[in-house]
Amino acid sequence: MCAASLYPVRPEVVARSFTDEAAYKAMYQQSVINPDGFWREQARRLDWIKPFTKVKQTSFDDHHVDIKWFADGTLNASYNCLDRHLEARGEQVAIIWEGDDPSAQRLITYRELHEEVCRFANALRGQDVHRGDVVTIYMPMIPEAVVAMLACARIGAIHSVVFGGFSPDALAGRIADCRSKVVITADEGLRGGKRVPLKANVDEALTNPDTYSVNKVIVCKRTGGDIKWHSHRDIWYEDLLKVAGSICAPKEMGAEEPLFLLYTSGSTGKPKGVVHTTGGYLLYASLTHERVFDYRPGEVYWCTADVGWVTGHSYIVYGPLANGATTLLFEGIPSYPDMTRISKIIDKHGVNILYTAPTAIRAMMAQGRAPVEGADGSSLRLLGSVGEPINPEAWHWYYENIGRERCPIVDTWWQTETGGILITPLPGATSLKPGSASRPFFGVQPALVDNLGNLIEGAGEGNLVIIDSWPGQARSLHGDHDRFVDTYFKTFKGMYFTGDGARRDEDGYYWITGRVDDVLNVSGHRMGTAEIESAMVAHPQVAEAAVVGVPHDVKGQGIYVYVTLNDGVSASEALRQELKAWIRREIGPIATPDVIQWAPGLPKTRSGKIMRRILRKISVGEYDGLGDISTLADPSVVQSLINIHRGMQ
Ligand code: 6R9
Repeated sequence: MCAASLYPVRPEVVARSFTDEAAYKAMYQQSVINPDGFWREQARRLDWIKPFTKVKQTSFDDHHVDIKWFADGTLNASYNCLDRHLEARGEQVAIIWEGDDPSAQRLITYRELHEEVCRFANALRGQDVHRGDVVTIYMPMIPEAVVAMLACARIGAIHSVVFGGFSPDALAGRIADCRSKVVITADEGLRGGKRVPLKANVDEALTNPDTYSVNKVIVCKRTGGDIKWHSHRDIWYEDLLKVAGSICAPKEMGAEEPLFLLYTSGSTGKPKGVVHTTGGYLLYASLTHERVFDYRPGEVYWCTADVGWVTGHSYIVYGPLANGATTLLFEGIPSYPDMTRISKIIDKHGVNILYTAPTAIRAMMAQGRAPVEGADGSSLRLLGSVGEPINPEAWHWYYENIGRERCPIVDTWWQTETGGILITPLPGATSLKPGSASRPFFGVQPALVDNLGNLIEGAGEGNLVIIDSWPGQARSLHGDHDRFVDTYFKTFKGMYFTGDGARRDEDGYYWITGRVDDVLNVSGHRMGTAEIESAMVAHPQVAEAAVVGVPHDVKGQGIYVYVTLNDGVSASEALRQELKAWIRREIGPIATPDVIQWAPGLPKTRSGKIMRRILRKISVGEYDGLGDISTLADPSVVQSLINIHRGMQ
């Protein structure tokens, strides 16, 4: 590692940080040598109703995977995010809402948020939602989305937030899997000046007979646009609030009772409902938010994720609010009205901490300095990155242009299943290497193993596993604990397998190299290749499809689809466009293929397994070094795919 790419911690950053290098080392040691003692102490940051006596009770044994933290303690997440702050900071702004239209904004104090959550919690109870029931939230980035999440938490209902960019079909699948009783949505969303037909999507999803469990749809008025109304089922959010009482005692929840489900893509077609529970998750979100971002009271913190993803759950809602922070909620997109939007929001609201994704950084970088031209940016003190590996070029652009060579960048590696950040620099403790997520957070024991599961010592590269539990870890997959065990604990026995590959350098820094399974990362969003393939073959003219990721300047990875058409169907540009539109409709715009290549046949082994390795090479024009293709059922398909690819260039 050359010296030029090492950024030592600046003295002024050490001075204001919670954790310096010595503190990191000491706390990390303690956290792994004596996890019970360490987490017992840390858990004091939450308000418990009944204190726990047990701390860590976890087993990664693949015959008996069982993860429990603080199991006999009780608490309420919404109480921890709201009520306990009222005395000291009831009038402090909890949520700064910045609308899609730059002139739209709202400031909501902790007292106001608390009151609305209590009212809406009562309203949900009035709709017969109770402890353990699942509520699907399909909303734009408006404060009511946060209210809905916390209102569920208040009464012990389990929320399942579905990203507003998902299609009716994707929504229906997620509703059917968890059998939610109620869906909370808005008439329409607004993103980049365009309306998103959320209520119409819900209506369409609910025509699927598998969504029979839903008996109420609560609709928040965002745009006032025209929507269809089903009076036996639909209710206005605003009407419910008007009549609901403002006092709602928080339900006493066991630490291991579920707080939420969040569906994420895996390497098979069916999305996984990741289960997070109350105590360990909230503690982990809160502690990581404070330490990784060095959050101090009064600061303005902005995470640009959508609440439909785990980053929005942990670092827009639960972590910041548990810490009494001011969290900024942005409805729009970084490119609207133009690429200066992020800088403008930073200056307008005096943002101190910005947490965003490499894809957004690369989109700005593509315009040189223009996105920061005329901006002040002096409020910023810390930058964060999440969702995919950040390439050093983007890191430097971020550091120089947004951070003005003053703000450390925390490159945070984690997953939906991990609940919170696992590998990250701590601003006062860790020298930065652009492109490296660096070192583990307290209590986290990463390791690298080869494909046979042998531990790799020292510097090296391999599969990234975590060898023991941490409080924020997912406990199961909804309704399918066997799949949970199979997916995460069977590949390498006794260890949690992340699905990522990584390199560890001589300083012990981790460099995430990307997924080693059939999962793509498109603009920081996880997409299973199987999910796209099964949507594609659902088209009446498609016989077969195979999806691979290809390098993409802005999105990190683009989606490249090989399509075999049914006999007698002829390939045309019109059909290609139709198939792209089909995927948008089936899954959502984020899954839109970048390239569709016609394939008379796919390279398959004799046992029928598609050899994606070959498809990956052809899609980037690497026709040499395809390796041994003699095991293919029909090796001649390779040459025809190469010819077609050549013809497309
Ligand atoms: C939080 C989140 C998880 C996958 C993960 C990895 C990739 C996330 C990263 C990163 C390199 C980082 N990933 N952060 N890769 N550096 N800082 O994104 O959750 O949507 O579940 O995605 O994203 O491949 O396995 P999720």
